[in-house]
Amino acid sequence: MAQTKAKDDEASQQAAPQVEALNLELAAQVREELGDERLVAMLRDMLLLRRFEEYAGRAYQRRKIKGFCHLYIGQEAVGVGSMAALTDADKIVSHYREHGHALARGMDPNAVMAELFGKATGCTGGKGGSMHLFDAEKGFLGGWGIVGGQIALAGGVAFSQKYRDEDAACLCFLGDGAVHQGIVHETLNMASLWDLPLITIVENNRYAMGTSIERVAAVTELAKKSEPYNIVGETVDGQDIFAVYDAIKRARKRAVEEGRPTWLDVLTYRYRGHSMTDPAPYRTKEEVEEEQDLRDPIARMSNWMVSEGILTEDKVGELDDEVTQISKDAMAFADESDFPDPSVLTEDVYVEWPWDIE
Ligand SMILES: Cc1ncc(C[n+]2csc(CCOP(=O)(O)OP(=O)(O)O)c2C)c(N)n1
Repeated sequence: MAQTKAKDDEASQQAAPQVEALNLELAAQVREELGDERLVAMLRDMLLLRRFEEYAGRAYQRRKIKGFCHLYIGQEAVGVGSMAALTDADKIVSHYREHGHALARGMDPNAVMAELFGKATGCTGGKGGSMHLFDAEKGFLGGWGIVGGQIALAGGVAFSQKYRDEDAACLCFLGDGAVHQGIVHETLNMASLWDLPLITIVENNRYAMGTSIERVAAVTELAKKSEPYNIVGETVDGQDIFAVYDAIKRARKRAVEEGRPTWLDVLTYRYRGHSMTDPAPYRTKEEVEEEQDLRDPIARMSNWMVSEGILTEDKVGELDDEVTQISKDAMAFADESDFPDPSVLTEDVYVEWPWDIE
């Protein structure tokens, strides 16, 4: 009997998926540098991003959020790891999957959720919605809906940072689907020629809508794309928060001290479909489960932290409860807020209204 139980235990142990370890050397190095309190805050932020979006997803299903809604779930280590390596002076230009970047940069969850609901209390007064979160004070210069177009803006921001001799860099997020857009290559060329402090992160989640990277890229090692422009390119494990932090920190140093751009191919995975209306028939359930079971960025970080004695399982549960409450409060705040008055429709536009057509 005892032998059978031992065998059963062995079998169940074998069946239980083993979450992959982080790069331990790097984790120890970042711990030494940032201290345990910062690491706990980073884990908390990843939990916040996930819970917030789970609530946003439910709100979308209840038709509280309309239009487009692209969730970041699964990619949290990229947003939180990169923001941790920036200073307040740096600027961020993002793509349309940017809820996570906005929260990781410290934007108010209430203002973000209210924006998703299209309410006047949202960060752009309810006129931008999910794809256009913005907070000038936080240096968060917005999400962008045209695939790849944001890199030209980011290049312009980096140009102004150089022109004004600022001690700052501009971080631009792109999806893998943007990599073959002409504007990306034009901007990389100019950023290199003009020595701009531009850091580009390709959030390579392997799919552009339903099209896999293998079907669109003749060269799938995207880090190589920077070679013709004489820009440093690196491949980064995007499910390891410390690997992301370290790569951005080095890129920032390169940007500010040498004025040189960096291009990062950050390997990550989105658990949900492209948008809320995409059931993702183009990939298998097994593929998604494997990513969730083996490489979930939150599980990888919290497992390591618990094994190092930085926090206990109970403390992880408390952090989770705290951010769940913040997300619920944000939902209530958004729900109770008013829609913008139609009279504000013509405010914040770059033309006089009614414009002179003569
Ligand atoms: C210039 C342009 N072409 C097409 C679209 C339609 N579109 C929206 S998202 C998307 C796929 C983008 O995929 P990727 O950049 O890999 O980001 P992901 O959704 O995987 O995060 C496309 C083709 C667009 N918004 N802009």
